[in-house]
Amino acid sequence: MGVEHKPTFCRICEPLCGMIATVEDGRLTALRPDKDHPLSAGFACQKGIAFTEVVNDHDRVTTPLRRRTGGGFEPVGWDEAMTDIAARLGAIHRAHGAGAIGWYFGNPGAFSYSYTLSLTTLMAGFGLGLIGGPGRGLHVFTAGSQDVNNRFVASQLLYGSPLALPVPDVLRTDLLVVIGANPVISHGSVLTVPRIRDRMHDIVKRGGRVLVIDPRKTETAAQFEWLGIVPDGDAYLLLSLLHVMFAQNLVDRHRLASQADGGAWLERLARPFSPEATESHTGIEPETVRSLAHDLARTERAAVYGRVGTSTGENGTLTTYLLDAVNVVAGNLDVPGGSMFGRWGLPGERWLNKAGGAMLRAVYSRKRSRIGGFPSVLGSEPAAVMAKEIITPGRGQVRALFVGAGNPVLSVPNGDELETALESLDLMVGIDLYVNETLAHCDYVLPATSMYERDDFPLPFQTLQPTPFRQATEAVIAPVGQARAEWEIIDDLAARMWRSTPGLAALAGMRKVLSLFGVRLTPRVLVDAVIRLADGGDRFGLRRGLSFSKLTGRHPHGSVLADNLRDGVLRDTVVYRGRRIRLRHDEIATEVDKLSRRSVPDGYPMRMIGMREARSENSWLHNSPLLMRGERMHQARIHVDDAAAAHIVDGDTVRIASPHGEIELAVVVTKDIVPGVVAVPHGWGHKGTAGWRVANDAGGANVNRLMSSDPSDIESLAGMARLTGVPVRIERAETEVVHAGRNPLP
Ligand SMILES: Nc1nc2c(c(=O)[nH]1)N[C@H]1C(S)=C(S)[C@@H](COP(=O)(O)OP(=O)(O)OC[C@H]3O[C@@H](n4cnc5c(=O)[nH]c(N)nc54)[C@H](O)[C@@H]3O)O[C@H]1N2
Ligand SMILES: Nc1nc2c(c(=O)[nH]1)N[C@H]1C(S)=C(S)[C@@H](COP(=O)(O)OP(=O)(O)OC[C@H]3O[C@@H](n4cnc5c(=O)[nH]c(N)nc54)[C@H](O)[C@@H]3O)O[C@H]1N2
Ligand code: SF4
Ligand SMILES: [Mo]
Repeated sequence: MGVEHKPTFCRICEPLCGMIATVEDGRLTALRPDKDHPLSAGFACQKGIAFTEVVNDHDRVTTPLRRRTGGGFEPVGWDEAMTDIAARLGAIHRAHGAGAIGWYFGNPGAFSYSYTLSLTTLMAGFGLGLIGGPGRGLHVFTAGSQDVNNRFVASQLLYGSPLALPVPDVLRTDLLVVIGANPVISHGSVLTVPRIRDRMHDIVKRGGRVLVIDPRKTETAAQFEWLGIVPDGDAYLLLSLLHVMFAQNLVDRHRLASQADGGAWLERLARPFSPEATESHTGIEPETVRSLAHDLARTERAAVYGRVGTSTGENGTLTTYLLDAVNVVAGNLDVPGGSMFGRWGLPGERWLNKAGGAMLRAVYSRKRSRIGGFPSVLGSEPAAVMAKEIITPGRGQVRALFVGAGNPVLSVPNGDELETALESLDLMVGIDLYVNETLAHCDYVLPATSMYERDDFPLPFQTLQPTPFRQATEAVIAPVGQARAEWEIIDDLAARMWRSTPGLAALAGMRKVLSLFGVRLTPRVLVDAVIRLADGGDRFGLRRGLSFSKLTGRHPHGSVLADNLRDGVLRDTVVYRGRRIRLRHDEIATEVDKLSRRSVPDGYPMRMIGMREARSENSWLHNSPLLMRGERMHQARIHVDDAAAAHIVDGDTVRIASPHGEIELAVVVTKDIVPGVVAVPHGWGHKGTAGWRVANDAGGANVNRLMSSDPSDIESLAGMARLTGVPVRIERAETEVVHAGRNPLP
């Protein structure tokens, strides 16, 4: 075999940087950035490069594991594990229906087309339970309710389809306003731009501006312009921007009316929100708001872009709706350098979008969660109610739970409640690289292939690229140990269960028919068809172009389809009749109404926000020695003035308490944060007992113990967990936090 250098790409986060994998005798020994990748061009971050340590980690799960009665896990064969899982799942299904089965789909799942497609098929097979009221269909929970589901719902309201997602044209804009995102650290999200930091510096180099609106002077803000804001003040700011644009006649009303219905309604909605009226909620001076409104309307190429910070407050759907509203009212939607829509270029795309949009809108309005009555976003319900779905008796009580590529004990509000609930399940199965904090509660843990052990095509990110681009990869190494791809596990499960499940039986029948023609219906066949039919595809030989295997064979570094996105596609993107955006929605008016009813419990004067770190990826890269070097610690950040008032000094241990829980951790005192705000990274506080030893030794606390899983605290339109702007109190703790595994000084 010898040494090979295989082009592939990283799938930890959204730029999907090109990588060269060094494979020696079948083993992955190194990863380095691919300088021949047309877009990432020799860039990869520390996480991407350290990933060899994950692939070869001694703590990795490489055989199926079964929980032992006395505690801990023991290795078990695949067939034995799957036979028992299918038998127990079948019994639960027969006795209680599909509503007794739940699946949590974690963030890395979105980076695997085969897992995404096979889970969708399984959902269809078990049925979503649209008829007959709550508690009938399979429960699907995802990381999206802590991340992006509000974006989908805002798009559904505005454009008629949750999948119409505008992205800022970073490559051509002259004014990029980044609200609640930190691309220098996150590398961009719901936006695939390799080397995004360089691309933002290009904006400044060509005479433009990048303005970051954030409660913390983040790593991005430090390199560009920073405007501090009170946490969760964004809806007020955006309403004020609209107010100014309308009041000062900065709006091209003719153009607005050609793109959208409801402009006059929006104008009335924004009328009470003058910059003077919102100043106390944003901490931003009225003159600053006015000049920003002018700049957005007068700069020919300008875009407003928001991400996690604008999604996880009290009104994430409203805030995201308003971000887009500002773009459209300022004349910045669907134009070069503005906020633009990517397309697949599929034959009949508009029809597909229309049909898909109508179906997803119907699912949204018809499927309600049993707990809290939340609408279903892309078929999923809020993960924050998962614990209550498990412990609350009745039809639809979750008794069997699968967790594939997620760690909700650390990533979802109230991990303690969830841990208790998980212990009461009749069956719990995890599919992962590690026995993480959540999977420690499983009956079975099944070993997943890592991204370098599977073929891939980044399906959900294709339309989020300002530079339309395609890349696919084959697996660069064989599965480590006995690991299997998620889709194979799902396939195996479905094959064992189709006799008792009519939906799965229909699928099995379809497969059988196809196999008569020599076609094995796999996710690869589906994604290959998409590549071939879409822009740049070979249309099954009707023209020269791409297919999955041509991409991997002839274009291993990827293929740029066009330099830029096409503008003027709005009428094809909006699926509503009339092809115009709908601005007017009662749901939005209700959310605006709620702004005036916001309340804060007594005794919690500070506001907590999140922060991402360059060498973490949510909860799951803390076992890599390379990424944890230098005695990395979990630390909170507070402003010098707040520290002084509370007699806290840099390095102290502080206790942070919310009405829902408290944690202790070390503190960094800084001027680079708005006073009254405390920033705490999530994904720490490891204790996966059978699992990742380096992570467990790193100490830290689970910040989501402070978050509420009470349905009344969950955002109503998209079921978003409230993870930012959370009221807290902070005080010096007497005890000192030590690294669990590192000896304190004597
Ligand atoms: N290194 C690294 N990269 C990552 C990840 C990681 O964990 N580490 N995670 C990946 C994932 S899953 C995602 S979803 C993306 C997220 O990508 P981003 O959204 O770009 O990343 P965040 O750091 O969450 O940025 C949110 C910003 O919002 C600010 N903020 C908080 N509350 C408010 C508010 O009320 N208003 C405003 N205006 N700002 C606020 C925070 O200070 C923070 O700077 O990053 C991805 N990339
Ligand atoms: N307080 C607070 N909480 C947050 C956030 C925040 O900003 N603040 N951000 C939220 C966001 S944006 C997100 S996306 C969520 C993430 O929440 P989750 O998706 O629940 O958690 P992760 O920490 O990403 O855990 C991913 C798991 O997948 C495993 N894994 C990695 N690759 C693979 C693979 O290829 N296959 C399989 N089967 N498993 C794999 C990892 O080992 C790890 O155990 O956290 C959310 N929680
Ligand atoms: S930025 Fe994201 S995609 Fe690029 S190398 Fe780092 S982790 Fe991988
Ligand atoms: Mo995320």
